[in-house]
Amino acid sequence: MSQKLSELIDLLKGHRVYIQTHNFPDPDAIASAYGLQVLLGKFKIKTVICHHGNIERAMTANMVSEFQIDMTADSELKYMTSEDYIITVDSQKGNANILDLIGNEVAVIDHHPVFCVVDDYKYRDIRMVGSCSTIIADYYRQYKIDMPSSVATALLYGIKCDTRDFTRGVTQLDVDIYSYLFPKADNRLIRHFQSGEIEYHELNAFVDSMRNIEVYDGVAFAFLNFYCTDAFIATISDFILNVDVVNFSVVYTRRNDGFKFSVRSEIEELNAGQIVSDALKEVGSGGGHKSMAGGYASESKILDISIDYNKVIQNLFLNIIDKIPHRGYKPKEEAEDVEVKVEKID
Ligand SMILES: [Mn+2]
Repeated sequence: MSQKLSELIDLLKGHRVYIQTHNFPDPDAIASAYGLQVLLGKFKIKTVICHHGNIERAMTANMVSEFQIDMTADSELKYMTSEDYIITVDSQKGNANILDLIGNEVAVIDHHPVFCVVDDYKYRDIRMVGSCSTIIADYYRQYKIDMPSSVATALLYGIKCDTRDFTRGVTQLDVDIYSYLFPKADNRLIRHFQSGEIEYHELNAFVDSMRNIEVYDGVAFAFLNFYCTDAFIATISDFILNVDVVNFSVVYTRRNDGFKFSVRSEIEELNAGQIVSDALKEVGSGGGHKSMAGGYASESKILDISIDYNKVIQNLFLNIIDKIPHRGYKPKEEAEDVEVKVEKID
């Protein structure tokens, strides 16, 4: 752990404190904020959880209502001043996925790689683990703080979502925390939250977009030709990665003035965060983890009257991916005349 919990407590004392998640918060972000709020409450530090953007998914909304987590949208924040302190969870200030509020971002607790270097935090705990919920749970475990079942359930659900049931970006700490949370959590509730991943009204659009998937050497592209939330794009990207011939997926949709991307990788050598960042650097921006990432491209840079924009997007990604040696990769020139070796078995 980079800094001690007592340093965070000392820092916050006497201030009005906000816990801010990334925009359109997902279960990991909300569970982290909730777990931290309860934890700080035990040290008599009151906090307000705030966020920008709706809580989009039924499964996330179910968790919020089940535990009556008090989330305040930025538009409802009446009293925040520049004197107030903000702790960002599951995100870092300066990133495109978190709105810059007037308060002072003094602390960060996150599990994303540092892409923008903003270095004036007074408290930082950034660890490359599977979820932010893991880090919050680790505070309870390390300092032997009593954890209510609601917090354990929320945090365990956060870990399961971000690691896609312990198959993505998992570290030893995530596994240790799982066994710490398991006896405290209500696993029946977690099953209930998990069962709402795809909403009924999305089914038609979902089926349509599945018909238009294009796959090139394991890299799948799918354009969602209807309005959908950021969380839905991510769900589809996860889903497409489950197809046997796909090991890297790029899913995108139109926004007002551009395209929104969700990217997933199951190949070690293909770092999703780095690839999105490189592919979109001339047309927008992007970044994230090795296995999950996102990005945005502005419409004016993508739309070309002579070429289908799907092709423009595919080329942006394939030009980067083709240069990276990876599983199943053949250098272009040599690919044709590789000798077929027949192993002799004695
Ligand atoms: Mn997360």
